[in-house]
Amino acid sequence: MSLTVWGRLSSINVQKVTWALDEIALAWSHRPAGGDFGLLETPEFRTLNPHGKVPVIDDDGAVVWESGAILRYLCAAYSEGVLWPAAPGRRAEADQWMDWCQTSLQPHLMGFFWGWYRTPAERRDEARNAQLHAATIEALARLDALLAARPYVAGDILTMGDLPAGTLLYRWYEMDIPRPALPHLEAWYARLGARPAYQAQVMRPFDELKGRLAF
Ligand SMILES: N[C@@H](CCC(=O)N[C@@H](CS)C(=O)NCC(=O)O)C(=O)O
Repeated sequence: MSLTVWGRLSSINVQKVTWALDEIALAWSHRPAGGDFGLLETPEFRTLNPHGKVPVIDDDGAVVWESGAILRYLCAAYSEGVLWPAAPGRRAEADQWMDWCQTSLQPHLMGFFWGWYRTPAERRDEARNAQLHAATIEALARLDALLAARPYVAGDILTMGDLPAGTLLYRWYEMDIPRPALPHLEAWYARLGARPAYQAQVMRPFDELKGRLAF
């Protein structure tokens, strides 16, 4: 049995996957790819992912790309009843917040991260950044409201539903920016931050990305 992950460990989409792997306690090997590591344009990599993006996994011949699809694959294959809720209704709750993160929260939060943190100060579009900052707060307030009633996104335990948004929060809370108090979100973030797998894979310094627009 061998499971390989291609990607930069500083990439948010890669971190969702490596966090999941460590939560499940699966052994995995890492192939650096993307950013300064290159590799994404090579024919070998394109046979794994025709889109030339990371993360990609190869689990004993099962090749999967797209972070959300990888999370669902890993949780279904190796974490039935834990990260992959057994009850379809509960699983749908986790699923819907994963899709919401990919289509609503992430474009705003990571749009702001790119427009503000990764863009040199003199090149920032401050009006656009203000819009993205406000849209991120509006999205996070929805998550805060959900977490007022439950400790994790799909109920009492950590599931795959927590992984995408939880990964993004480290960037949000580490940037030197104004943030409104969202107490339930902050309590959830503290719960995630107490997990060794989150500390190991998500709480990685990212200062090398400041003012750097290149991958
Ligand atoms: N929707 C894709 C996005 C994949 C993506 O854009 N990956 C970025 C890293 S976060 C990438 O491969 N960028 C090129 C690079 O790192 O060189 C996913 O969730 O996996």
